[in-house]
Amino acid sequence: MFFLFLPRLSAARSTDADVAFGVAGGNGLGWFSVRNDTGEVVVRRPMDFETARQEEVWVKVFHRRRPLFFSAARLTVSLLNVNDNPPRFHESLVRASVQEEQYPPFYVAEVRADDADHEGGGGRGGGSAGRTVSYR
Ligand SMILES: [Ca+2]
Ligand SMILES: [Ca+2]
Repeated sequence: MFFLFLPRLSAARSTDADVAFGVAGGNGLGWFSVRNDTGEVVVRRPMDFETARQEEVWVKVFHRRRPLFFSAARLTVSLLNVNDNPPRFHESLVRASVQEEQYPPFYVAEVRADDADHEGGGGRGGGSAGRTVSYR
C-alpha cells in the first residue's frame, strides 16, 4: 500500500473531539482521503504526472452533532515530473534499402521515438504527446 503524508491543513486542525473532517469535493481521480479525526490528507494511490499534473481536493471541517455546520478549504497539489517512462520507438521494425558503392556517412532511415516524460508531453491538459525524436 502506498501512503504519502502531505502537510496537514493546520488551520482546520482541532483537538475538539466533536469536530471532524472529510472530503467536501474535488478529488476526481480519487487520489486523496482525509482522516476523519485529524484532518490529515493522505494520498491513497500512486500519482502519475503523465495522467494528471495537478489535482485538488476540498477538505471540510464540521461539528459531529451538527454536520450541516461546516466550512471547507481547497488544497491544490501539483506533481513534479520524474523520468519514470522509457523512450519508445513508433515502430518496432524498420526496413531500409541502400545502394551499394556509397561512401559514408549517408542517410539510411528515419526512426522516430517518444518519451512521455518530456516536458510538454503527456498529462491531462498537457497538450500533445511526448516529444518525438528522430534518429537517422
Ligand atoms: Ca523517460
Ligand atoms: Ca514522468
